[in-house]
Amino acid sequence: MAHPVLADAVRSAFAEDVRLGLTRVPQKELPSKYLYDAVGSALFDVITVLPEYGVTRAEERVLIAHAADLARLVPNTTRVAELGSGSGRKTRRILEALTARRDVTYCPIEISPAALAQCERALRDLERVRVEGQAFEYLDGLKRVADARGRSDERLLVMFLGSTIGNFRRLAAAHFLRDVRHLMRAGDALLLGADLLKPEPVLIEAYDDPAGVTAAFNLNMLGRLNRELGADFDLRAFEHVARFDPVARAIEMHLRARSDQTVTIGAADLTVEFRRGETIWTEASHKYTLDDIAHLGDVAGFEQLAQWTDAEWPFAETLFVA
Ligand code: AVJ
Repeated sequence: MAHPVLADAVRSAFAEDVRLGLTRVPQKELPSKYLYDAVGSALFDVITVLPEYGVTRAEERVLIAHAADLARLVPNTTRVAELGSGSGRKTRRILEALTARRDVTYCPIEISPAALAQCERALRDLERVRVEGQAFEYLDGLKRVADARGRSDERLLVMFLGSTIGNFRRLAAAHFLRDVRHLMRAGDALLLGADLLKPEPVLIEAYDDPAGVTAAFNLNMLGRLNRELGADFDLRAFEHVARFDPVARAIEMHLRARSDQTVTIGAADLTVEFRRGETIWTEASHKYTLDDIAHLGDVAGFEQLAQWTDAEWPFAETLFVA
């Protein structure tokens, strides 16, 4: 983060979120967005190539098969906003299909400047694409991108890929998409990637892989608290747990204390007691049915234009229009 005042604000928001989360009763929690520092993002990239985690490859197959169909359905798109910058691999497919018709401005919205820079590098060679990264929270960034159109009749395509929607609780997901809809104009489109419900054992393997990459990804959250907030977590004193909540239809990741212990988090001005077996909840990944997706679009004020699914690993890419 280049700007020191901004960096301080971001750090104290982080400290405040940690303070609120770790003092929560009865369930301690840490927001899943903090899983993605440089180490966490690199570990997530490894997760996407694990045989047990089919989500990312399923979405890429769908986009390879249907990017041209998508481009045909939104032929006037001149501006693409992506919520989260991803690795650029999936985005490339879509941008290539769209630019077969016209030049586009691609605006990844991503709070991490490092991830933005990486995304810009990954897509630099696309000749008919202008990349304008936005280092903001999703809705702030989207507002800027949408407003940048002024009075012109530019058509916007918003992309929310990778089943990141799954990290929201059901009601919050609907509210979020409704907020997104309100920043769009009639005729703009939304492409939403959502992982579909599948048998519990398959989900457990995907979120607790035998090589332990997801465990490292989860434990790194504590490492990040040590590095950035002066905490003294002993990472070996916690273990990764993935469990399925059949009511929420969500896989949850937790970090379970292996023993009674006390941890201090300097920058959050906080000392926390853990009982052996107690957990910190770090992420929920909600799984969707096709009916859930239809309902979600409805509630948020969208009309469903098309939907493509992967047969090998159930995953749905849905195109909505505002
Ligand atoms: C990037 C949020 C879609 O929930 O499946 C992968 C993150 N967590 N393994 C997901 C994740 C554990 C992933 N998302």
